[in-house]
This record gives sequence, structure tokens and C-alpha cells, in this order.
Amino acid sequence: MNKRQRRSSMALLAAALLSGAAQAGGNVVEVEMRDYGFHPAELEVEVGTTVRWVNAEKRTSHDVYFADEDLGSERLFPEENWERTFDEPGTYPYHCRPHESRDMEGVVVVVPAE
Ligand SMILES: [Cu+2]
Repeated sequence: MNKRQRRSSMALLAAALLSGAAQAGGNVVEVEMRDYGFHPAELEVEVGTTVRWVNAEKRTSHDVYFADEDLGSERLFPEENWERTFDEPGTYPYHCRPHESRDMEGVVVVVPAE
């Protein structure tokens, strides 16, 4: 391998590493909690994505609770946030426990990475 070939194979390797990082996820997608709702309430993400729920209210606190898995956040006060990374494809419904009676709910649909 001469110098020029080596340089071009290094460039290919770097490109491969970069695209690999993108495909492996690592993206963060935000869901806003405001007006007693999740925005967007329905979200589709690729495996490996982290979803960050941000409380955008002025005063009200909320939480994020996945009842099927008995997993979720603590009470989130304005400007606080909570994250979950999704490593398995599937449908993940959740709701806000303090406002279940107001139908404050959402769903994350996790699809395989392309
Ligand atoms: Cu709530």
C-alpha cells in the first residue's frame, strides 16, 4: 500500500466510523410536558434513541410512568427533565400519574435502525 492508498483508506475508515455512530443511535429527542399533555404525544424513534421529557410548565409538576414495566420518573418540576434510552423495538405507552384522570398520556414507538 502506497502513501496515497493509505490516505484514502484512512478517509474511508473515518467515514465508516462516523456513519456507524449515526446508525447506532445516540440521538436525543425531546418531548415537552405542558398544558397537561405530552408534545408530541406519539413519537416514533429508532432503536438507541434517548427520549428526554422536559417539563415546560410554569408551575405544574408531572411524571412519566410506563405502567406495563412499572418504570418511570420521579415527579418532575418545571424545567426538570428525565431521560430514557430505548434499546429494544416495541410500543411503549406511558402516562403521567398525577394527571391520569385528565388522560395525560403518550406512546413511544421504537423501530429497528435502518
Ligand atoms: Cu401531569
